[in-house]
Amino acid sequence: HGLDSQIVIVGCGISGIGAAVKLTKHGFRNVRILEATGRSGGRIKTGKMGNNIIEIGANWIHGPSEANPVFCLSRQYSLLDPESLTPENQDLAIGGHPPWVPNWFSSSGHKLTPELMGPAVELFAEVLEEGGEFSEQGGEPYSSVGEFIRTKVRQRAAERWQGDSLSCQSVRLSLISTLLKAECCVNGTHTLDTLGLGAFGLYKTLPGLDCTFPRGYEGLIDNLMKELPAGIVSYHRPVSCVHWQRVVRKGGREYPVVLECEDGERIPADHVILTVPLGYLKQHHGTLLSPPLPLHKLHSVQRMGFGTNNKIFVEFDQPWWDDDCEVIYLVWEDESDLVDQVSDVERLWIKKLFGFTVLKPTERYGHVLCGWIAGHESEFMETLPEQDVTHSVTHLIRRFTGNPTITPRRVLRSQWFHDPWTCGSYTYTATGTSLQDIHNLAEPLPQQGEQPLQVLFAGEATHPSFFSTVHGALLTGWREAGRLISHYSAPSTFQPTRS
Ligand code: 6YU
Repeated sequence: HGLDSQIVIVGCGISGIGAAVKLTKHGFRNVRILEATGRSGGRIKTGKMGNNIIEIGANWIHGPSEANPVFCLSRQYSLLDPESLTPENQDLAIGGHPPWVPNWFSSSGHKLTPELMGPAVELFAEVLEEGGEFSEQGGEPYSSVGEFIRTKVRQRAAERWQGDSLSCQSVRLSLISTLLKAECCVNGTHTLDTLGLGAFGLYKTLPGLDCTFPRGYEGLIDNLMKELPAGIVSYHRPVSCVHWQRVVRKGGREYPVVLECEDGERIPADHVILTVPLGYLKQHHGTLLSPPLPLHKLHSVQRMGFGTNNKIFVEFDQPWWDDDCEVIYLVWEDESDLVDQVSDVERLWIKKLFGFTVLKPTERYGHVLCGWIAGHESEFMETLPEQDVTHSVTHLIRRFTGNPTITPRRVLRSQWFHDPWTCGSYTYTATGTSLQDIHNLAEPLPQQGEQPLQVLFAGEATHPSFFSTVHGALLTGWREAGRLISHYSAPSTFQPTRS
């Protein structure tokens, strides 16, 4: 039945949409998407603060260059600024860390100088890069990325900065604590102590200077949705259980899978592509699949990390940072002991916010900062009333600038951990994980037998080198669509296709 087979995609994020576009373009006639919420895009979510557009979820195209399918599609749809398209931008190899112009402020209300901070920035970058080199060597001499960085930083700081004053050494080490917290945000983990050293190098960066969408990331989703036949997405349709290895009869045909929806509807299928986030799968695997996941897959779901990274947008009447500033780091002078978590989450959660990125250009956004906070502190922040968050952020900025009159015009935060269909932000490679875990997540069920490929797995968590990104997610949707296309093009089941 090839092109007539019933294919149901669970989740209308970029991976689900990508799979649907590829399958329908190939000629599959019975493709449906079931989405729990009332919208498409999942973790790509553009919102508004006043007249400004803001990204609640994904922010940048990481590595916008020819090998990045998100860049190529966005260029094709004319969604990018001209400077993002230049060869110079595409050629820049930044290794995942854009060379943003920084400002540093200290907890005693002073601006810190580049002369003072420069050596700490360099040392951190050097050690972080070395941290990515272990997977190829096959050894893991430290228990985590956090332990590796702290050990190396302490050794080298003691050697290199011994001629400098104690207060200078101390504030540099405090900055390293801030940079550890920033790295928690990048990786979406509570602490770098749970980030595996051996697997750290699995994540690959593409060339290109990270860029944003001037009219919002959701423009990409809108354009992709236009490539789909009308009406193939059912919204507000959470799937509660995927029953596989069944024999279900409907309309004179037999199907191996039936999807049970929360509203009670039962939908038969030949193939299901599951794109639910890893955070959701961690919480619901016990009920979402029947029979349950085979143990090797389940163990990989449990071992892989899925953490929280949230944004706190803050708008001001006037900037308190330099004109050319692109990122603001907050340095707590009592944190020279290289810490990336607080001792008392409820009282001290705000210390986890490493700083802000500046929304540019000013003509477009006005004076808006995006604060970043990861981990359990971020999950606690989500539970607070908005006024409490505003109060804490205002107090924080007054303290670090030494200006007791600064008052934000508006504050708005994301709440990804409490989003019931995401349960966090994105995937990281936790201690004890390896490439095999990602392969296990991506492995279809069953792989062989009379009715293979009943349940296929896509979504950012299933990409071996681009997990945690939009381009990784899109590629996995295409991969699983391709798996079904090859399955039906194989000699034994060959079906003529239109393409
Ligand atoms: C990127 C970036 N970015 C910030 C923040 C977040 C993420 N990412 P989806 O969740 O989209 O879709 C699943 C759907 O399923 C969804 O619609 C659900 O409602 C639905 N669903 C769930 N359960 C269901 C059920 N039972 N029934 C039916 N439907 C159901 N990526 O490229 N650039 O700047 C950021 C960022 C705050 C939260 C990001 C970024 C991650 C992407 O957003 C994400 O990967 C994809 O959108 C996921 O698409 P999907 O289809 O898989 O799932 C060195 C080194 C280190 C390693 N990491 C470094 C990389 C940095 C990562 N950066 C991220 C940073 C930011 C700031």
